[in-house]
Amino acid sequence: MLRALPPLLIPLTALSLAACGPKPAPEKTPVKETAKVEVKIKGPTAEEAKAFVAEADAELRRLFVASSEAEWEKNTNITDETEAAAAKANEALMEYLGGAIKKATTFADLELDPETARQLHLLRVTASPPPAPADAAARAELASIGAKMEGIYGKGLHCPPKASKLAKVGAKLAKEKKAKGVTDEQELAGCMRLGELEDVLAESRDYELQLEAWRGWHGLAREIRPHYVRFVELANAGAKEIQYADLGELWRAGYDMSPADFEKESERLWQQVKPLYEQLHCYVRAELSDKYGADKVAADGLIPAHLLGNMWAQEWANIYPEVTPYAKAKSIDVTKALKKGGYDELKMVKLGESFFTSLGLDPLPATFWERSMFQKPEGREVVCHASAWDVTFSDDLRIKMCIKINSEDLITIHHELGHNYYFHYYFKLPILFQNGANDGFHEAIGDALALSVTPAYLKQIGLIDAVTSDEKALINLQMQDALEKVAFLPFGKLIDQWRWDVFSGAITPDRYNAAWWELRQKYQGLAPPEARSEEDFDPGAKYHIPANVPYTRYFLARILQFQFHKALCAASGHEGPLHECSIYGSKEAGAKLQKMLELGASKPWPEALEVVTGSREMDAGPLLEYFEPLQGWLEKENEGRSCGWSE
Ligand code: X8Z
Ligand code: ZN
Repeated sequence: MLRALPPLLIPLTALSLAACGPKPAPEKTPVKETAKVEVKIKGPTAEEAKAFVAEADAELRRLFVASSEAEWEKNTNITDETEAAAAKANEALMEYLGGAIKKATTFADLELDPETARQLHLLRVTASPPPAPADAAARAELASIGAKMEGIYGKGLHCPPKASKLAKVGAKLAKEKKAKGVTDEQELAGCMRLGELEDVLAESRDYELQLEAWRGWHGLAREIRPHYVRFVELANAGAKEIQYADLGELWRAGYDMSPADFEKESERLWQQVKPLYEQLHCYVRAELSDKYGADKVAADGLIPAHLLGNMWAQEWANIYPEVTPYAKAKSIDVTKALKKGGYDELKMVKLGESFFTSLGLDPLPATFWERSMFQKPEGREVVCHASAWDVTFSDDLRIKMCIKINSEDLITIHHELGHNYYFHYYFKLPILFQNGANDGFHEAIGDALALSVTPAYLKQIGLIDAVTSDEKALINLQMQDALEKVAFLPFGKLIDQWRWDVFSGAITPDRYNAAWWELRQKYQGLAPPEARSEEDFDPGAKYHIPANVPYTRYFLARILQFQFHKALCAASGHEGPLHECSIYGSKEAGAKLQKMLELGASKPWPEALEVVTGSREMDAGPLLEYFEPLQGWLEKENEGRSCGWSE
C-alpha cells in the first residue's frame, strides 16, 4: 500500500531528526556564465528555508489528505476504480515529495532555527509513500503496483481442493453464510478468506488441517512476487535519486542516528532479549514434540511454522492450551469472558476507549463512532488488517478492523486506539511533526496500556470473578503473555532484515524465498512445514510486505512498551513487581503520557522518551524485569534439554 499514511499504522512516514541520517549531497551552486566575469549567485537563505517549510506544510497537507481519503475508500471497498484513484492520489503526492525533498537539500548547509531544520530533516527521511523516480511513467507504475499488491492481499480467497480436510471446513462455513444471507458465489462454494484460515490455525490442532490452511494462504502470495520484484527496482531508483543507497537505507535513516548506527542499535536490543526467546522456544518445542511426535517436531530441531496457532507464527498465544505450565492451576480466558459478558464489536471498542479516558485522556470524537469500520461489510472486499487513521489530519479519527470477539482483538483494539490518541494529541502541529517520536513509539502506545489489562483490572471491570495469586497461576499467566510478546521478538526483527537485504541487493529475486526461510530459521528457529521453491513468495503472505509498511517499528515497540509501562506504573504510584501493575484510572500516568504524545515528531525521540521514562535510551531491561518469574521457571524446566538450534 503506497498509502500516504500507512493507514493503520501512522499517517505520514517515519520521519526523524534533523542533522542525522545520510546527508544528501548539496546540489552544486549554480554558476552564471557571462562573457567576461563569472558571477556567483547567492545561495538560498534561512528566510527562504522557513518560507519553503511553510509552503510545504500547506501543500503536503492537501496532498496527504487527498491520498488518505482515497486510501480509506480503497481500504473499505477494494475495486479497480478505488485502486486506481488511490494510485493517482499517491502519484501526485510522490511527485510533489520528490521535488520538495530535492529542494530541501539545498538548505542543508544553512544555520536554521530548530523547528525549520527538523521539518526539513523529516521531509528528507519521508519513507511513506516510498520515494518515486522523477520519471513520470516510472512513478505512475510504482503507485499502481503499490495499490495492486495491497489489493491482491486484501481480496485473497482460497478455494480448498476437493476432498481435502479444509474443504469440509469451507463447506460448513458456506452453509452458515448461506443462512446469514451471504450471496458471494465463491464463498458459498466453500472458498475461504484469510480470517477464516487464521481461525483454523487458531483452533484446530490437526496437523494436516493446519497445514492445508497454511498452504492455502501462502499459495496466494505467489501472485504478488513479480509485482514485488518490480516494486523494489522502482522504489530503489527513487531512493537513489534523493541520495540514499537504497530504500532500506532511507528506512534506517528515520531514527535520529545514522543508518549504520541504527542497524547496530536494533541488533543490540535483539541480543538483550534473545536468551529469553531461546528459553521459550526450547520449552514450546518440547511440548509440541510430545504432542505431535518427534517425527513431526524434532526435540532439538526447528519447529514447523504452521503449528504455532498463527498464520505467520508471529504470536503464539493460541497454543496456550497445548503448553500450559500448570493445567490444574488457574488460567485466565479473556475470550471466554468476553463472549460470556455479551461483548460485541462496539462494546469491545468502548471498553478500549474507557481505558484511555480512565487516565484522564479525552473521549474519542463523535465522528470516530460514525466513520469507523468495525466489521467486514457484506458484499464488499476490504482490507481487514487492522488500522488506525486520522483521514484529514485534523482529528478525523477512525479505525478499520474486522473485529473478532477474542482476547487477541481486544489487545489489537487498544493498539489501534493508541495510534488514534497519538493522532489526537498532535493534530495541531505542522504536518511533518504529525508522527511518532519514532515509528516504534507509535506502535507501542496502545500496547503499553494493554499491559495493564491484568487479572485485577479484569475483575475490576467485571470480566472475571476472582483473582488467584498463587505461584502456579502467575506462571500460567506469564506464559500467556510471553507467547504473545516474547515469541514475537525475532519475527519483528527478521522481516526488515529480509527487506534491508532485498533493497540493498544482497538478496536477489532468485533467492527471495530461500533467504526468507534462512532468516526464519536463524531468528525464530522455525522451518517451513513442507518443501518451498522460488515459485513461492512466502514473505508476501504477510500484510506488511505487499503493503510496504516497515516492520522494525513493531520490534522496537515490543521493547518500548515495557519501558513506557514501567515509567507510567511508577507515575501511578505502583509498588511491587512490574507484572502486577495496572495504570487503569491513574490521572498521573495519563498526564505523563499525554505530554509525550503532544510532542509528536517535533523533537528527536530520545527527548520524547525522556519525558516519560527519564531515560534517553531504548532498553529491554523492563521487558526482562516483567518476565523475570517466567524466565527463572523456564530455565529450570529446560534443564537437561538441549536448547537452541543450528542457525
Ligand atoms: O500490523 C499491526 C497492527 C496495525 S499497525 C494491527 N501489528 C503487527 C502485525 O499485525 O503484524 C500489530 C502487531 C504487529
Ligand atoms: Zn499499529
